[in-house]
Amino acid sequence: MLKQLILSVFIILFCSCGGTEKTPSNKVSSESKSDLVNKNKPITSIVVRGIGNTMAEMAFDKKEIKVKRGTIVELKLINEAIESSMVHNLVITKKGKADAIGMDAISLKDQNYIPDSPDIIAATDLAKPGETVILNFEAPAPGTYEFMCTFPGHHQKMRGVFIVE
Ligand SMILES: [Cu+2]
Repeated sequence: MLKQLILSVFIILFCSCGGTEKTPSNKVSSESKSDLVNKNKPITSIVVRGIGNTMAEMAFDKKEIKVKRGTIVELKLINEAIESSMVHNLVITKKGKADAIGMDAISLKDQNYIPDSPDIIAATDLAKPGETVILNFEAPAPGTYEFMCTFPGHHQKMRGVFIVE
């Protein structure tokens, strides 16, 4: 009985030590990222900037994004605009679906302009001017996809090709 008690205390102490070592204080990852990283997949880091301050100038600084199959994509969207109307996101869709998703999105302010659609692979939050948003997701099957901003009026100008190789 006493031995069991001592053993229990030992196990509790041992476990709490181990737990402390596994969570260093400098860890800044979000919980969802940790979950993905725990799958031990390599990470593809992508940075895309939203540039321009008018409907005529606005653009993504990339027309093409390439990622490796079987990786976790860490997508960082940096909105470099200063004009308040320049709110952006980055939505990845199946090939040929960007126009339809972009049109559906226009009226969906309550959903941050993200339609409920199986044709959407991944979507960031909205980034206001000066903001950066980060999204982690598993690379979909190898192939060609599209990406765009679904903020109303932006999808035809702010778009490109997302390729999984
Ligand atoms: Cu936009």
